[in-house]
Amino acid sequence: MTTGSLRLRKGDVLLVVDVQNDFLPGGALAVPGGDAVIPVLDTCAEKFDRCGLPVIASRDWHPGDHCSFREQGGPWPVHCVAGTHGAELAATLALPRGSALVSKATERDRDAYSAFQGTDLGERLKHLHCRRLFIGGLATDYCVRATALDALAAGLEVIVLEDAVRAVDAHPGDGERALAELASRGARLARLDEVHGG
Ligand code: VGL
Ligand code: ZN
Repeated sequence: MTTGSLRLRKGDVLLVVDVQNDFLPGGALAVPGGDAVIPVLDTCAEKFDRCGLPVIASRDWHPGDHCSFREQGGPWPVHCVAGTHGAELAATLALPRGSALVSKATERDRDAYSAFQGTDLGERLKHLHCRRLFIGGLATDYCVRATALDALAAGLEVIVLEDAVRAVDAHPGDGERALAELASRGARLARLDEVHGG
């Protein structure tokens, strides 16, 4: 793990991935310790907001008969059905006023782990002149991983906030492997205390 300082600057955007009730303890697809990301992301979002930098949240937003659900032959329990309590962003997630919201995997027959897939996130980031994308949220080994890989493929600098992510860890070590993979592809791993206002 490298330690250092990341001074926020123009072109930085914070992306908060899928911090939704169903991914929190007690939820339908609970990520162990998933609630621990909330205060970290709240503080980070506040730092971005103070610097006048944008914050975007994504949400998993499935139809009730989504192909990723077990009863449709998919790998997951029913989760994040559009309009339900489980699909709502965590109540204690304090996103700055004006934060954008991106819904993904909204079509029955297609799953999408990446917040870029089938959404206008790429366009939004271009419009914002984003150069560095800071990413935190759930889950490290699925949506955070896929989103960060797409961001790298789009030519963005990617900073994964390692104290603001948690993994499903269906196979022990999945989360750590995902972080190592992202680092090997050029993402920087950083902690909140390395992120400083401009
Ligand atoms: C996710 C599993 C299924 C995620 C979404 O947000 O990481 N994981 N759907
Ligand atoms: Zn899902």
